[in-house]
Amino acid sequence: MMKFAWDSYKQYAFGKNELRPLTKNGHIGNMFGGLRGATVVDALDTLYIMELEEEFQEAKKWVEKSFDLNVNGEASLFEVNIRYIGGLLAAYYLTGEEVFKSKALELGEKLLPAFNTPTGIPRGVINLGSGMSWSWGWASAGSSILAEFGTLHLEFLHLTELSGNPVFAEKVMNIRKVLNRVEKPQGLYPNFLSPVTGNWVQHHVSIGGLGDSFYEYLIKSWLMSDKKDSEAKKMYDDALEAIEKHLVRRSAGGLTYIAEWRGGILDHKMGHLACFSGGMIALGAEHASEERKQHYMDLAAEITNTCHESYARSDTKLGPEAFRFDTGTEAMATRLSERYYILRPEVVESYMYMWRLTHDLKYRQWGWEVVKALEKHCRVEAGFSGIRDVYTTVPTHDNMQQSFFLAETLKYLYLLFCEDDVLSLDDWVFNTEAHPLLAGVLLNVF
Ligand code: DMJ
Repeated sequence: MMKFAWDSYKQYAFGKNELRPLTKNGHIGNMFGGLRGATVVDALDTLYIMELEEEFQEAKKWVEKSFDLNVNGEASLFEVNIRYIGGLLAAYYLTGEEVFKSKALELGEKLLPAFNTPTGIPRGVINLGSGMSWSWGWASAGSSILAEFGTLHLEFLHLTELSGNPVFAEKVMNIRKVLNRVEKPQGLYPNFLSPVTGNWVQHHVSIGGLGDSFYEYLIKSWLMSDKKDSEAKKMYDDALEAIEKHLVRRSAGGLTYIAEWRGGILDHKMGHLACFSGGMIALGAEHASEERKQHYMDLAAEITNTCHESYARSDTKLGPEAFRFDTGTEAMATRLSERYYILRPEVVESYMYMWRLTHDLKYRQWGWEVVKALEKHCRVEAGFSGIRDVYTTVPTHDNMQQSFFLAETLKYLYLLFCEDDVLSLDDWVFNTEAHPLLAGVLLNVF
């Protein structure tokens, strides 16, 4: 599958950001500020670990010869960080090739002006040429997004480690300071924060979109630091406790889910994005106190099971973008606009962690169901495509092979069927785009 996805991208869209597999051309989009080759950089480490040697060399050559960082355009700070910086750092740690390290550091420098705000909380959008930055037009009152400014920590500590320049670590440690200072309603972290005042702008809390990877980076920061960053561990433990108390619910049919919270009112909906949390909670459970360990493993297994149900209850055996628990039907999308599947990884990500941490064979069986469904419904003549409705077996394709399909979905599926020592969880921490970063090497930082 990886070879087919890569070969198709190479044939029709090489150097563009994504492949459009129906029209057989490339897509550039407006997320990466003029940067190109998102699929190349996102795919590097997956090609490498799958021992697709020739394909890896093609990708590496593109980075050496054609990856131009002198661009002018509006980029998402978050997306550039998780896909490009994360992808380059992982490629560097896996291969030791200097080109990946130097590109990561050069790009990291270009992101720094986004932090020039009164609080040091970065804005979401940055022009990589001029350094001008601003907030997303859709984010209320010029706010910055928790999942965006809260998902820089791992990569930025590695940039400091590799460059010897403390500035990257200082920027993300300051974000943490602002978050620790601000009062948290019921111990929860709302999704929108003003980079000017450092206060919350709205009380919407979600472990899915807009919040998700902030929580992931707390527990992973602690693991990455060789368990020295106890502040991150405490923030994670406290946040999870508040989430469990205020957001985790059980449906009438016995499914555990994580709702969204709007100023105290629960929206009984779970996004596909929130399904990464089964894996995260299992990873955290490994390191919880003896009496909490089993409790969190059970919670992780229940959430993963609910996410599996969202797949199992569809006609394609792929899950919708969001599913609800408030209308009699459970774990199914109830709105037309939430029925699509864009090759997202979060459900197989949780299968991979659950498999590695429990060795319960059902996770491999569930992963295999996904492989079969992807082959049946998403494979087209020139690559893999998302589908617009998981509840029909004559799906309409969305004509997009997302770069995270190669970075994450296929990598997690591969790891689910590998021996545990391939990218062992003891040695590697995956960034939120599934790029493995070496743990325990942050000697300049800690
Ligand atoms: C990826 O880019 C990352 O996993 C991110 O954290 C959330 N969304 C996509 C995939 O769904």
